[in-house]
Amino acid sequence: MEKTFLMVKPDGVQRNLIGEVVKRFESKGFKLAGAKLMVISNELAEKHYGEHKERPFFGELVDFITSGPVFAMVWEGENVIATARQMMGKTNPQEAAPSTIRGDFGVTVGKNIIHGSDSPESAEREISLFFDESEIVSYNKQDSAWIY
Ligand code: DAT
Ligand code: MG
Repeated sequence: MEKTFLMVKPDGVQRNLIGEVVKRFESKGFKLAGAKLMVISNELAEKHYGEHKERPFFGELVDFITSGPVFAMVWEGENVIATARQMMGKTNPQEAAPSTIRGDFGVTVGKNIIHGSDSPESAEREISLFFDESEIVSYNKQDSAWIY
C-alpha cells in the first residue's frame, strides 16, 4: 500500500493542531504507520528542503522549520500521496480552499501548518530521511474491510 510523509510544522504544533490534523487523516480512512515529535536539525532541514536551496526564502524556511518541535508522520492508504495533498490545500493558505487544512487554519505562505510529500519519489526520500525502518509499524486494522 502507498505511503506518504506528512508533518505538522512548528506553527501547527504551537497552535494545538496536531490532533486536528491526525483526526482528518484517521477519519478519512488512512492508516498511521509511524509518528514522532522531534526538533529538526539544520542539516536535516537543508536536506529535506534541498529542492528549494536557490529560492530567496530558503534561509527563512530552514529557520522556521527548525524553530520548534514538529510532528512527523507516515500515513498509508490507496492514493494517499495525492489525496493528502488535496486535503492539505494549496501552498498559500490564501489560495487554499475551505475544508482543506491550510484553507481552514493558515493565513500566510510561510506558516502553512503542514508538509506533505508531493510524489512517490519524494515520499520515499522523505520517509527515509525522517524515519528509521524500525520506526515504521506494519499492522492490520479491522476497519480496512469497510474502507476497501
Ligand atoms: P508545499 O509545502 O505545498 O509542497 P513548496 O514545496 O513549493 O510547497 O514549498 C515548501 C515550503 O516553502 C512551503 O510550504 C512554504 C514555503 N514557501 C513556498 N513558497 C514560498 C514563498 N513564495 N515565500 C515564502 N515561503 C514559501
Ligand atoms: Mg513541497
